[in-house]
Amino acid sequence: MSVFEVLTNDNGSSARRGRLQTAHGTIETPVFMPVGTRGSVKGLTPLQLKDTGSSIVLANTYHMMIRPGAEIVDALGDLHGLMGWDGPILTDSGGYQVFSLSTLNRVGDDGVEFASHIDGRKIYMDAEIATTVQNQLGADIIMCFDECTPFPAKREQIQVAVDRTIRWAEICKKTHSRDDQLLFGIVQGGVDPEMRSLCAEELIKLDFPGYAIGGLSVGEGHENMIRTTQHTAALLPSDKPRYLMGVGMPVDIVAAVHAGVDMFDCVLPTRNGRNAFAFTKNGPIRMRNSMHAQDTGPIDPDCPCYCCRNFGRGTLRHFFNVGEMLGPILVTIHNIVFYQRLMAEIRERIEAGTFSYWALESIELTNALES
Ligand code: PRF
Ligand code: ZN
Repeated sequence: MSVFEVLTNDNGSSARRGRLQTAHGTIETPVFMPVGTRGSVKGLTPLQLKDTGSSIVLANTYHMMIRPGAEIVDALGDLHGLMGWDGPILTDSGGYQVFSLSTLNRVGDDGVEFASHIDGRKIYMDAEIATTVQNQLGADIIMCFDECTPFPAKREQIQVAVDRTIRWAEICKKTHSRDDQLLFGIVQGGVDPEMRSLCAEELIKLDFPGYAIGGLSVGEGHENMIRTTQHTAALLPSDKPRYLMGVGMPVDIVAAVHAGVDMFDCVLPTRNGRNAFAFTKNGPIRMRNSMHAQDTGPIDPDCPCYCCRNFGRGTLRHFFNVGEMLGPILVTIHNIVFYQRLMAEIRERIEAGTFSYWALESIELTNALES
């Protein structure tokens, strides 16, 4: 039996409505995964997180292996026990975090030596270690160890990263030892279509239960990102889930679903929430702005979230001004609910056959708002 099922294919685009089975529950796709880097979605209890309509959470291997370490996580009842979350969890492999967060000492064809961003301690990481650690952490979906090229990058540099990513994927697949975890491959290749094709082709031979598109949202801009996503998604098997890593703004998600992507994660709703930045259909609202001082109205009168049902903009502004924890917590809840309602609308529209027209219209509307 297959873990992924496409329920409806959209008529006017490559979008699909699907269902992914994991050891800790079923995920309705397209899905957005809030980020719980260190085992917690910052500021929220698992109960509050569940209430936002979130079905799956992302955690980072890089952070959990540095502190508290895979053995301690295992002893605490794996990631599910540590987090107090009995639903599906996905761990990123650490490939991307090593390159973006730590001081790299040495990158070779075998692996990466880096200094911990916490205490400078030397740590070695490779495909085998990333997989063994993820087997120990116990997430439902785990990711191959990959190399994400920066933007811009020379063709030779992209080629080296793609070759490593393919070789490392083979090692990850050989090392992976749990049949209750799904190991996804990650396609790299920068914004170079030939490199993307080569990488996708080789990973598909390894027959993973799902494929991610990595290496994007690293400064290449919306156009490059969408073009590369369209090119890459079309290369991937239609009966396997496709995951666009680290993306993105709502308009990026709509465009990527249009291109056939099923899964997303991004820190924007949570990070922006902590910075007093609220998402709405009509663009962002900055909650610290003095214009909200005496406003008793909610962030969005049409939003059913706990924040909008119980707090006005003036109260939220006050909480941010004096540094009360409730400010970041409430706007984080609102923002995740905003993202989850967007995903619910996307899923409903694919089912109803009204997605492609709506998607193009909302992408145009956003561009008009920004210009
Ligand atoms: N690789 C991995 N994780 C990621 C990325 C990647 O390329 C990205 C790309 N922005 C986000 N997270 N392993
Ligand atoms: Zn709200």
